[in-house]
Amino acid sequence: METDPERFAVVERKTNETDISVTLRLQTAQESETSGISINTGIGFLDHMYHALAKHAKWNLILTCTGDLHIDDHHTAEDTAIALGMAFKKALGEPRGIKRFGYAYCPLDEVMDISGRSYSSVSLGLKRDMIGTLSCEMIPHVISSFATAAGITVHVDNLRGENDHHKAESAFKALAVALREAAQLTGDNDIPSTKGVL
Ligand SMILES: [Mn+2]
Repeated sequence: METDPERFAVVERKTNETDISVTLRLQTAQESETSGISINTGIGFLDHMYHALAKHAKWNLILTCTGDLHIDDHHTAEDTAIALGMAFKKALGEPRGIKRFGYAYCPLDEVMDISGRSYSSVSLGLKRDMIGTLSCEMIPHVISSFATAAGITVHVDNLRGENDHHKAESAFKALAVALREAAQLTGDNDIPSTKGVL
């Protein structure tokens, strides 16, 4: 797999439950700012979380989903996370010349590793059933689905907080900052692993 200097990916994912289009461009070394975030999943709070993720990861992201929301929010939330994870993996290409590791307190504790191994541990301690039209149980599931599809290791622990909207939002912001750091270009062409492959 070649490293795409544009760090750009398009993913179209269509099933009987969801029809998703993702266009993602990661920040490149040359640009100091990104622009262009447009999210429409049909679930307002999920749009809000993906918007926070894209904004703080410095992504250009266009994500649209037409899902079976007449059933519930599950398929739309899970499948958009999978498609976004696939797009992140594709946009990174061969993970050459990246920092690989990232962490952030925003103010949640976040640790991540672009390891090629999918693993996630998400502990947010959300108390409500729903935030808007998104089930709280789907919030850790979205982060896990993204990590699995992207082939990365993610730990998110909520250390403090009372308000579920804020706790969820800081989880996505912390994930964003950690992703941005891990995907950051180092200026060399090295694969950051003693194995020589990720
Ligand atoms: Mn908010």
